[in-house]
Amino acid sequence: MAKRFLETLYRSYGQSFLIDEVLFENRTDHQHLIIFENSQFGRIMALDGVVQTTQKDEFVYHEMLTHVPLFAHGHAKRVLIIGGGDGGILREVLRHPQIEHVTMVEIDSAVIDMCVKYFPDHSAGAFEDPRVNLVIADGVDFVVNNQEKFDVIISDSTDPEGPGEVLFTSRFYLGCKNALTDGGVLATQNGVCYMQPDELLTTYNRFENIFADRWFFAAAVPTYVGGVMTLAWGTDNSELRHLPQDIIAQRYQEAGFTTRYYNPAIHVAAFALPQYVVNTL
Ligand code: AG3
Repeated sequence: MAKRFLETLYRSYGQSFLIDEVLFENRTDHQHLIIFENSQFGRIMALDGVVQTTQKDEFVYHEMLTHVPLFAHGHAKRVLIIGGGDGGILREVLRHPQIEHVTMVEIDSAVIDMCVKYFPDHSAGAFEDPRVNLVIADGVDFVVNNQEKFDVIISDSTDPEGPGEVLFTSRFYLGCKNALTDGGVLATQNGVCYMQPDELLTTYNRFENIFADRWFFAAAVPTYVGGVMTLAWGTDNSELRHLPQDIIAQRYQEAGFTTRYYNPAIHVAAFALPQYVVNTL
């Protein structure tokens, strides 16, 4: 029988993919890594049994987690990425012409190496960009000890189990806050709200007393199954989330690049959350 990959994120439910070919499978120093080929989504990368990225739908997540905070901020020059080993966020950040510096902190160099090899379009040469400082380290240690400031911090992590767990702690969020310039924005991967409601509430509670404005913005990523993914938003500048669409549209036009999921209308709409979510916050 044909081999399938069954995602093990949830105990009683999970998506499964037909594996056309396993391209790489190994235990890295930090987690189990598999890269395989599937006819619907192209190449797929999973860590510890959970789908992280696919060739076909990666644009949704990488565009939204990058362009919503960057266009809302409006003049970010320095960006910090935590995680993001496949390079998709880095690629999108570097498309913003005003970006002068990006530090990316990834704990698992094997993820970077294997994604450069098997997902070359994710990073699209971004690791060679002179604006990039790549650090192989624990993201929490980095933000807690670092002395530099960043205008936007993007946490592109796994779910809060295994190596990604520390990236959902108050210690991490506080470290990020201290590493942000005044009015800077933190945006984080925060799970699929219908499937992972605890994650939503825990992050919301942990952002209290750290950020004056805490909220989420939604993105519908086909392979993060179970409804929309809710990306967390924290900043002391409460205006950024409410900027009118024409201001975002002007910034988007000035940046001069095109996108496939993100646009100014989606940007504004992404902050509208379903009522069952609003009720839990
Ligand atoms: N990191 C987010 C994966 C989340 C999967 N979780 C889930 N389906 N609830 C992806 C890394 C892409 N650069």
